[in-house]
Amino acid sequence: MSLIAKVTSSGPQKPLGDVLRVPLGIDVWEVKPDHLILRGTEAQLDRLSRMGYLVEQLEDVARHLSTFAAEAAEQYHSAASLEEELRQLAEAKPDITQLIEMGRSIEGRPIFALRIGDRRGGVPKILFMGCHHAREWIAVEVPFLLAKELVERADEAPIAGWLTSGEVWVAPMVNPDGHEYSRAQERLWRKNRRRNDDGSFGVDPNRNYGYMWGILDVPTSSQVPSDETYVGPRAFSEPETQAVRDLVGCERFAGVITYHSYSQLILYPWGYTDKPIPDVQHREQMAGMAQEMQTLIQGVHGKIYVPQQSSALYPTAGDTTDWTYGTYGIPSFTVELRPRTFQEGGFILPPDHILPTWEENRPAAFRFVEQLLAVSVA
Ligand code: 0X9
Ligand code: ZN
Repeated sequence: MSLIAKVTSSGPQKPLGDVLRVPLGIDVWEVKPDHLILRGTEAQLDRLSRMGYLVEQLEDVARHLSTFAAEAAEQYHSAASLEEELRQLAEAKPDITQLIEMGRSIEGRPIFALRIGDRRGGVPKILFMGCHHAREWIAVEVPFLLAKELVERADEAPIAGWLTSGEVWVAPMVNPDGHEYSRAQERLWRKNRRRNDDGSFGVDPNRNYGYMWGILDVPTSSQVPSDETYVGPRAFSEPETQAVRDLVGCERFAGVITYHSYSQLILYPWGYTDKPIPDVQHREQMAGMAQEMQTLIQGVHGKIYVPQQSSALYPTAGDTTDWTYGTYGIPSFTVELRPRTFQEGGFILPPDHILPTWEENRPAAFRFVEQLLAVSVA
């Protein structure tokens, strides 16, 4: 049985950061300066206690999940309902949309991107993605609602102008197999559904990209197949990340935002090292954009999304934005959506937060589009 626990330091000799270096196979949910929230077995948590950390059991997983009403699932998209609604959007405005199958998952599910914009060719393009991680259901809804709004209000300013001068691509569910598994079998499933050589399941799609892939072996970016952050046997070993690689390689986007949950953060590269990106102009541009996004988000419902370098959360090698920035030099952000804490639900975000989470992210997403189209056109 797995448990959710809060871990704090017992003193200066036991820095909290060291917990993230112990190869225990724990699932790291939340990293704050004064505590961690982890999911682990009793044995794993006992081991941390014996190492001298203060471990407070918050809830067992079954109890945590019982707070999740079954009807809530209906208010989030399944792979099938997403496909249907993307098709409807594409059919409603065939002149400015195209539904593209970027690739297929391990279990053969199509991975879709909706291209939105006048078909002009040679214009700048921006990519929004969602749901690399199966259990992060809100990370499907925000990019989907972005696509819906762009299509439905395509004739209104300022959207009409953007769709003339550029294209917005939206891929709301990069990991459909994992997502379906999270809906039907195991709500807290994170990875894809690859069967690994040791018989365990799943590669973490957000560790499988080909920039600095596999250079770390830590609990937050692991070489152990059964771990939640397993990097996979080689870079781009997974059809889900291959689909993104091929789309990005082909379309040459001017910028990328990938949505995750939870913690309310705006993360920019690097994730693989604490060193800042060496190009000062890029660094200032991304830090400035993240700061502006924070202000825009906070202005809607008062929620604070903290901007920071990805590695300040925890180190990862092979994540999406290290690859898009490292390979293409384009502004790249990971936005960790609501809620802020485990106490507020963690991955189990009540469906009445879907709309406000989209509403608060709308001006930041719009600003990203506006800025990048302006920069690229100039
Ligand atoms: O671990 C991840 O892939 C992301 N967090 S999540 O809780 N959604 O799983 C964060 C990725 C950003 N990169 C780094 N923190 N290095
Ligand atoms: Zn995630």
